[in-house]
Amino acid sequence: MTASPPLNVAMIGYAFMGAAHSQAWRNAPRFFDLPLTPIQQVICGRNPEALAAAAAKLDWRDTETDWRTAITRDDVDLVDVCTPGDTHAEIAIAALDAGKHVLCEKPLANTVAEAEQMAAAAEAARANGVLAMVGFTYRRVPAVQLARQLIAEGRLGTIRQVRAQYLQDWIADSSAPLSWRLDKTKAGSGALGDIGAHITDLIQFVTGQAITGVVGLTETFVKERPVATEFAGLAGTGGAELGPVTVDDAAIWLARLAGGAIGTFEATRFAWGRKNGLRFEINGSAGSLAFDLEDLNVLEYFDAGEDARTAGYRRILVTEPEHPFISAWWPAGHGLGYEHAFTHQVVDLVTAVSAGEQPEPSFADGLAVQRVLAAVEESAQGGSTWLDIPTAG
Ligand code: SOE
Repeated sequence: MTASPPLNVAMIGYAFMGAAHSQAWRNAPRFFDLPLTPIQQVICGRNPEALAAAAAKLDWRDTETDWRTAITRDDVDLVDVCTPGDTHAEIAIAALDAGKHVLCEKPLANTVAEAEQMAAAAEAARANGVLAMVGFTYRRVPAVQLARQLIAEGRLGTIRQVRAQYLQDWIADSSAPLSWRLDKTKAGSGALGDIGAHITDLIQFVTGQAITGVVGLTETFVKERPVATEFAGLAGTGGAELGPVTVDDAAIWLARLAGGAIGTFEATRFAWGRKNGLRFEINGSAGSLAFDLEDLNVLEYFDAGEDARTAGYRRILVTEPEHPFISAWWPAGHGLGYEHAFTHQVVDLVTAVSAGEQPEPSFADGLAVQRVLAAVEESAQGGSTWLDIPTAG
């Protein structure tokens, strides 16, 4: 079989997300028939030694220490932005202006103003056939896609209530060191933007309904932490020097959805024992659905129309060829993990780019999430009063 035409990728950043994205770029054409073949052309970072090591480990052909050079190279078609949030707007807009397609990690930006500029740049670029996508990767977990399908088919009836949680514990220990994720200038916000962004996007995606209003509450439990002497992924060591935590440790909000449902949301990195507990439960007039990322091959479904004597939550193993994305992987029943959703994201992005179609989630979707996050923060700071979300556009 001959390979499809190349899609040359430049990736900016090479830490946790850079590694996850590299694996996806590498695996997507190995498991899926793609209309374009991603080429890991160039990886970009500031430290030449660390960059060379990352390029070798993550399988990139070339390196650049200046992102401006990387994004304007003739041998680059698409720029993958895997840097902290404070640089997303500048890099993504410059890449779009240079005529490159863009995949940008979540949250889209650190502020609504930046996200608005990015969405406007993406809209303008689209007129020239240049496309942009934001990496809300969990949309591509097969069980999440199945949840959306079942809701769209009306299997839950009218959605009445949603409850969504994203629970982690990697900074529950107050001696865990400061990293960029705890610095407002770099991350924009704390649990709210880092993981609250995911549940905001997922609930809007799965239900097909926009969040139209929120009342929020945020808290920073540990106000100072040891400054990190080394840090990789989500762990590191701290020295004697202390520095301020400038973001929320936990965020809780109530929400109204466009279709009349109400919701509760919780994002925290202080839930000891919960490692990557992204959960949602959705109650409709005809049934319920429940999902937990810590058990990501399963979707629970309750059909209220069943005989009451035998009705109960059905544990669906989303591991069958009939389920989204599964047939490209292992034989039925063998299951997928965290990293597969990144590969599915590449598959859908490459397919959309090849067809000249808008990949989803778009920068406009990223802006919609940003507006919710900003309203939660504003509500929390203003004493937790209800605030309207302006509609996108
Ligand atoms: C850390 O909280 C983190 O890596 C997030 O930044 C990711 O978006 C999430 O997928 C897993 O947790």
